Amino acid sequence: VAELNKTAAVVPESTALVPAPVDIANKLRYLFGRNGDYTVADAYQGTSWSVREKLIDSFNKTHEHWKKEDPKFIYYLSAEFLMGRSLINTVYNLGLEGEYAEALNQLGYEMEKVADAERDAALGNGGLGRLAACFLDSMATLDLPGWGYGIRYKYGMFKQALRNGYQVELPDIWLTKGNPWELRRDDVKFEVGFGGRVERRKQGSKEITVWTPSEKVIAQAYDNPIPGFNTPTTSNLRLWDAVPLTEFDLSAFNAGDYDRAMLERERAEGISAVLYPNDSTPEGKELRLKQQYFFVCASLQDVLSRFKAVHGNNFDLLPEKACFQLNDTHPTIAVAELMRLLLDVEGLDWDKVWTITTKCLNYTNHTVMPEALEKWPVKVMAKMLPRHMEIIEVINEGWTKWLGGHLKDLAPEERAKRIAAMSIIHENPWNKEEMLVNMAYLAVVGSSAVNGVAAIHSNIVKDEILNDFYQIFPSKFQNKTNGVTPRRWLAWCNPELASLITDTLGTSEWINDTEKLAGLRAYASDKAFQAKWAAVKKAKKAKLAELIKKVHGDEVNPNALFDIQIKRIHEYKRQYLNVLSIIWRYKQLKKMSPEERKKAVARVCVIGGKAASAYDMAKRIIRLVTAVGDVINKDPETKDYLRLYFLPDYNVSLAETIIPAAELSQHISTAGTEASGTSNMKFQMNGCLIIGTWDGANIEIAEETGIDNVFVFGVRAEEINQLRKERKNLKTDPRWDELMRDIEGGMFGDKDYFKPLVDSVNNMKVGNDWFLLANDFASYLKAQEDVDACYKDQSEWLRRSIMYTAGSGKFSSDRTIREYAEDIWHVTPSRPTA
Ligand code: F58
Repeated sequence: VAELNKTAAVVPESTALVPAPVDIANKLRYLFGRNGDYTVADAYQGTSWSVREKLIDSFNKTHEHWKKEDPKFIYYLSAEFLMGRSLINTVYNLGLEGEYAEALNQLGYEMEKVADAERDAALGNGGLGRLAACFLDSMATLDLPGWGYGIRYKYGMFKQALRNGYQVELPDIWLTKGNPWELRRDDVKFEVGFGGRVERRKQGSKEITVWTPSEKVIAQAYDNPIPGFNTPTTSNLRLWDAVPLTEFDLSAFNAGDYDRAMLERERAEGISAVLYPNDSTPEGKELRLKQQYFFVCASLQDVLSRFKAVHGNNFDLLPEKACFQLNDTHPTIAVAELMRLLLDVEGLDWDKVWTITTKCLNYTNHTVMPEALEKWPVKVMAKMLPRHMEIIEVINEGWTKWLGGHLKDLAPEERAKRIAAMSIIHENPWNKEEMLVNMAYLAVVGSSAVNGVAAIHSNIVKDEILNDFYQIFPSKFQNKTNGVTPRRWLAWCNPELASLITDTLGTSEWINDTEKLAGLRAYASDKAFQAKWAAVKKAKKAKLAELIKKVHGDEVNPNALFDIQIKRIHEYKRQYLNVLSIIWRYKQLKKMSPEERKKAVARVCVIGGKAASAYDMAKRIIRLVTAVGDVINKDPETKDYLRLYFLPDYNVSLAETIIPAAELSQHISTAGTEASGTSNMKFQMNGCLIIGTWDGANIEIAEETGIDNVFVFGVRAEEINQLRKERKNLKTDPRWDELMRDIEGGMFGDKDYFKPLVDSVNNMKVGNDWFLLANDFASYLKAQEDVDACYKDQSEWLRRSIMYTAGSGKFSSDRTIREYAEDIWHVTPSRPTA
């Protein structure tokens, strides 16, 4: 060891002294065998492998520092991390943008174009996964000792293409060209078992439990360094890849059984092969549970092994050194796994282990939809994770017994009812034969804190979804309103606006302290400032117009209002309502004289988002968007005034182009259905006005921006239940009826294909308009008229736009993370010296 340390001390610090252009050329020469004549893709490779070394220097220093200080760590357990691209973010967060932009210039490239050659790391579906990525950025920026833990999916979120206007899904092959942003840790791997049997054995006077899995795989660690901004801290996202225990079964191969020789590899690799492309509703497939257990088991073993290296078996100290945030219920098996590791592997006793476990874990809920709460059949769990199933049964026995005592004052029947309703293991209401493990209940019982992701949502969690639990543990329940990183979502994706803000405020400190953006309010009505503000928006709109041209081949009017709705396609998000209002607008334009049309506000409407592959209705909505676009965009009478484009393959990097260009964005979910939304915050930061319902974080955004500056419409969450009961009595708006007839009558072709869509919002038919589109239709159209009127007054529009950015301070994920750190994690900053 002494010898090794000596050598370490003389190793020079990476490439610090090699000028960047030389370093880039060196990387291309020695890693890729290229000598001059680089393509843009080469330039990306050379640059990122060069930047990687600076990142790793910073990462190692942070690691050393935290190892020495031994602070309490937060581990963010998440099945999804939607990271997007890394080059720009890394270069800017590390403060290397000048150096690398200059280097690339010398080599004849432009940073922006080079950065465009990177593929997104799309290891997530949508909001939940992107939130995890923003949180990592903020944790590092705030110097909070913390790591993310997840799965290194070989195939991330599918690529979406359009074929004749219909969605087709293509595999996301993102790793083939190597990944400069990860570091394989060949010394960090753990065994993960599945299936098999559980036995009691005598060990001296003690009875021990031994689980012998029938299947084992290795979890191989890959570290993804996460640079903080304006700090020497670089933290870590550790992702696990599943590999077979034995590289290759040679004996089977030699015996001529080639298939068997390959089988183990396939089975193992299958675990981390693909991200389930479902949002909102979980996929009840066994492989999904396997994925969940796989990454939780490896992560907990990893944390415990580091803990033991420092603190030995003093596990009472664990809650002071480690806490875990469960990002939704996907990692909830951690409750049983931490119990198992401490009970069976470390030999501690139940009560102690239960205390430690519940002190270490916390749970975030991200959804209000009851069908989205994960439940696993007891049968499936008992077969795949027999020991965990036992542990969950014991937890549930203890829990229901405790509940019985706690509710002793209730009448016996009422008490029994309440206990049954809160039991972690319960009957499947749709199939009495089947018993289910309710993962949300397990998470609540096994955690110290439970939080929702926006004020309204946390109230719905307390008052509806988990009300029984709230009544018993009121102090467990908290709100942590989501946030987004102002680095990626304002400073780096909109550098033009960022410099204007910095010049105006006289400081760039707002990038770390977004409350400072409030200083812009003083300029909101200043005509000269408005003109500069407008010029930035115009430049960003031109970029988006270029993209539309590239994808659809059409030129769009750069002076039109750019109206955007980008998010996963879902009935509750109501893209359909948006399309209906676009059709209505089209029909109005058609009726106007050419003179009248000239007075109308021109709009370019953009819709983007993926439909889960099995979500039939969502796919029909996409087709409706493209079909309506096909008609509108070609109509010579109206095409100067209205366009509708579906932008395929919406992902993080596309969002980085679209959001800065948006003037109006739509967040129009049925009140009470969108837990928070986070793109609303990104649009707000970029000075984009919002048309939205009184839902999720829209409410808090409106409060911060000034409610009069937001186009709010629709019924309130409190009214929903009643309205749903009464929806058969709803007298629909005549304009609504007309639009239904148009679609049904084939105005956009594909009559039969659109029929189920029409039916789904017919209050007398199958779909029954569960998401109340018809109820909100008239007030939505009214809000759209208000949008037009406001846009005609450009000075008022710009004033509002500035007020949005000025009011966005609250929605930095730095604020969110500070709240988690103070109220839930009790983790404090620890910064390495530069
Ligand atoms: C989202 N949930 C919420 N789930 O819908 C959104 O309102 C919120 O802003 C965001 O979380 C962050 O809190 C979400 O994205 C999923 O994608 C899950 C993926 C796995 C299956 C179940 C849904």
